[in-house]
Amino acid sequence: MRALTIRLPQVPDFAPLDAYDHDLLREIYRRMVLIRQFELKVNELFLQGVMPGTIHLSLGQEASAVGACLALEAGDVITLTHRGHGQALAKGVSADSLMAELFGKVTGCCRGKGGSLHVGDMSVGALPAIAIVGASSPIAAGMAFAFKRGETGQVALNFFGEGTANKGDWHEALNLAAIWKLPVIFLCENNLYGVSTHVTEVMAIDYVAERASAYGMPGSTIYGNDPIAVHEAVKSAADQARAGGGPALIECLTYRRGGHKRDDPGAYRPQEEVQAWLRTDPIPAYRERLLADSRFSLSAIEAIDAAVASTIDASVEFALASAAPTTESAWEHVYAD
Ligand SMILES: Cc1ncc(C[n+]2csc(CCOP(=O)(O)OP(=O)(O)O)c2C)c(N)n1
Repeated sequence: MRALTIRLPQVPDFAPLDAYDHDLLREIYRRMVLIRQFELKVNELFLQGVMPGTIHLSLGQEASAVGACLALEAGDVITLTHRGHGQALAKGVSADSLMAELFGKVTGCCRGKGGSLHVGDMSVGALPAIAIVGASSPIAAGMAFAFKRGETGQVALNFFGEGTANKGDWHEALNLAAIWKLPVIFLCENNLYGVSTHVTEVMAIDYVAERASAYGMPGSTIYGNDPIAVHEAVKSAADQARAGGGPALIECLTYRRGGHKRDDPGAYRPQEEVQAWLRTDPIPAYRERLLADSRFSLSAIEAIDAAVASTIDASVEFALASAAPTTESAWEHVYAD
């Protein structure tokens, strides 16, 4: 058995922001803060015993979800993971419908029948999550196959964790996507742990992206706490996929700030590793970069924080005031149309 090797963050020099559009930079910040505040509120509601179910938070992983989704076109589709609140919000699922879903209400994005593990909304291109690890990769490849056959010009993006990359269905999906040159991006959020298992204990190579060459597709490993780096990588992979160049594998190195799920304090993680990664929180780092850009003032950034806080408060009120699904509705939407 391989031993755990501590892996500390390697923070690169950040690119200056002046080449980027003001509205894009602003939206990247707003969506990262939206995810952060949404999940902090969800955690608080759980601790108060107000919210049912279980949750897997993505606190600390906001940059990869937002950088990736904002690099896609509105008509492109993502598949979400069991840790999918951030991916959903990043693709445009509303905070109201996501919060209502977590409360099991009929106004939720899956009519209250999915809960935290199965969030999504196809009207914004977010396929409701499948909690079976690995199952969404062949589905993303299948959607990309349909896009290619229909010549729709759309791209599918498959979010998954590094633990998932050791499953057979994941490998099959990459192989099919490569031989058929499907317009799909496999985006790994490598947060170092599959539940309590460190990546270095279960992979004999250093990085997931090294596997790309075995399938004949480009692979890259990037610092996933920089939303701009993620945006660049996904934009270029999407352009290539749309032009018929086939799939790509992008590995975003990141870290979850908490445990695997809400009842996990994450005590298996070495403190040296935890503390080093906690210091690389993507949101304060990006906020500092915005403040160094003359187009952004402190008051403008604080106004975004305040507007997001109101959105989150309103989403809780909306969810609490919404009705539960009726018993009869259990028979609805069992089969796809
Ligand atoms: C087929 C399958 N096996 C096991 C599980 C239980 N499980 C849920 S999440 C998880 C770890 C997944 O790790 P990773 O892919 O790295 O994603 P992360 O949780 O780190 O975001 C496991 C084993 C599952 N949901 N599905």
